[in-house]
Amino acid sequence: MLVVSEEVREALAAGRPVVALESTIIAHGLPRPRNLQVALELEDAVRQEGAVPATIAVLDGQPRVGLDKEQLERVANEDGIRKLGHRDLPLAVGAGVSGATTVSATALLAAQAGVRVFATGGLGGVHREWTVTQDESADLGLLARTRITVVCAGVKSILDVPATLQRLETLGVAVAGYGTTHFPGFYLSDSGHPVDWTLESPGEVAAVMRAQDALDGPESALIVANPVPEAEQLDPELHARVLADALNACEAEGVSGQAVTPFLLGYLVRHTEGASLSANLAAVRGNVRLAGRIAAAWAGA
Ligand code: PSU
Ligand code: MN
Repeated sequence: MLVVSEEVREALAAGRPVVALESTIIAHGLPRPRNLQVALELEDAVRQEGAVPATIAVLDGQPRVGLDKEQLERVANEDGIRKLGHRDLPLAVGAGVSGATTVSATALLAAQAGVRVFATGGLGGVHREWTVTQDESADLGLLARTRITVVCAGVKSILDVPATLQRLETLGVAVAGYGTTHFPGFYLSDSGHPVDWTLESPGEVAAVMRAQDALDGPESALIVANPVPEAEQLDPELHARVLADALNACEAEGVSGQAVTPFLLGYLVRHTEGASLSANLAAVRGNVRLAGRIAAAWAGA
């Protein structure tokens, strides 16, 4: 069912490092035409670290691990590309449609293909109006039962960050800061919330991954929370102000369900003159590079 590209298949068979990349950020998280440039740039960054990129999406009902340039172009530019969480995968396959995969769908397909390391921007999580909307990203539940290492800049700051950290604890998902004692804040280097564990090198991350397997507990993920460099973060004051406006606009316009995250991210881009976009890209770039180095350490290169 899963179509794994030849390059990714060969790398996996030879035990060479591979990094999975999600496609929702390309199709629904970034504006055109910048999104295609970014998709190509991220794949390049993985290669510079000596790993093979495996961008994941569903095209014409086929889940694919590893896209060629033409397929990346479709994800970036085609109208009607759906947003697919893991629950949407059988629906998209059954209907024969195309869609970009969120963290949950990407992690599931990557793990099935045998890719252990995955890089993204920020995870989904518990939304601020959770007591009313019950909106918690399917990312969290899926990561509780999928053996994968996700390198991210924390969870999106549009969320309720402490509630999300609590849910990750309840669900039994391992979380470590990379070179930091604080959980990163996606656009911001520091969310203000501490983490219990800090890892300092790709080798240390790989050792934790080996320990996860050796301990043979529930097949859960490892979250490596890698902060955006302080020089590249969004100005915290601007962030707080525009985010408050974005949350109000979201409520006033009655946006709900899958549309909430793209709406909020888009609002921030438009109302920060692109500064949130720069910070988002800086975060993703750093994560992709680190994921390449972790994949190399994991492969024993
Ligand atoms: N990180 C980004 N941009 C994004 C996302 C993450 O920098 O667009 C996407 C991811 O695919 C994540 C999804 O899984 O948003 C979460 O959406 P929801 O809150 O609807 O689960
Ligand atoms: Mn949601």
